[in-house]
Amino acid sequence: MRTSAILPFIEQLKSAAYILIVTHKNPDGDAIGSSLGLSALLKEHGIKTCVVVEDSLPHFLMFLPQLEDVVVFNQFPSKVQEEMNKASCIICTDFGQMDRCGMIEPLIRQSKAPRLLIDHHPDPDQTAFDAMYHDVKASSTSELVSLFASEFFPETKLTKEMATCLYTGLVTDTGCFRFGLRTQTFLVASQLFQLGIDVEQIITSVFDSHSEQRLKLTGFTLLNKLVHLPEYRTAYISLSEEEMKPFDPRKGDTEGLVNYTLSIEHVRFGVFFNQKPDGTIRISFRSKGTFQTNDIARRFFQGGGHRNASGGVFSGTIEEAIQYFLSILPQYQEQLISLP
Ligand SMILES: [Mn+2]
Repeated sequence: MRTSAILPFIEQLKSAAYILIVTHKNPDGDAIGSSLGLSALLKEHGIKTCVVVEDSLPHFLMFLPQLEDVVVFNQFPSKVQEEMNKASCIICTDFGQMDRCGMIEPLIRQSKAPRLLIDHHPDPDQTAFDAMYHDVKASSTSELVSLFASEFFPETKLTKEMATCLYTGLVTDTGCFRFGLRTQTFLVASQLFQLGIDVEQIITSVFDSHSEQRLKLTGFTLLNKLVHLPEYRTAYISLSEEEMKPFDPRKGDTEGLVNYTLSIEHVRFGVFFNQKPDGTIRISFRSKGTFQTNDIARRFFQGGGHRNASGGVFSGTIEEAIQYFLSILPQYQEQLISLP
């Protein structure tokens, strides 16, 4: 845990009149869950708050309580600017590089309000924040917000609404308690559970509220687009714009597809090449065990992320991206073969 300059910042925070919380673009359950949970905590303490994000929330997060706290930049840019002007502190959640908050970045940089980072991604940009509550070992930013609450706001009562938001972040980033776990994750989960949250509703909303078309797109991809390379213990899938069209995909419909690659026995490295509407190729990497996907993302695909989950980009065709990837893979063969 790195908690640089945190104590003086907490003093400032507690006496702040208005706090702005910013999370990353393309927000997931942890980004929104941790931000809304934090917002609820600060409000309970008597501080006015607002959560801002560049683009709209995926539909499966619409069940979350306190959604009225969120202002989407793409819909209300001047409202976000207004909130920014009012803020006496800014808290950035679930990202460590400023460009992750998209078009909100210049507004943050212009603001004179001090910035706190609460995050679990590797290598945060230390120059961008005045204080940090940061731990790469945490399962999620939501876990960190829970720990932050007990450490610095022990007298503030946690509510069921707060717990619902934070538990949503926890199950999102751990894939329902499958990876990135540590003892604190379960301690936090049990604290949240005690507050009477409806776990079944959370799981159903986050994981089982997809469209029929999405399921069919998954079926198409696995049947036609999955390539297994046993000699590298690797499997990859790819989807072009053209291939996705018949399934009329909604935002987030390819989310989680990459994880199927790791469900093949012995596979330790899974990759998903996805062509975006603007033509760029987004690449998602997943691994099991100690294999560092973020190293490949950083070195070859202008990206980064966690050890077992990272991403990058490629400019060119999807076939070129795959060929480039296949030319790199032999460098990692020995390492992949020797994984348990
Ligand atoms: Mn996260």
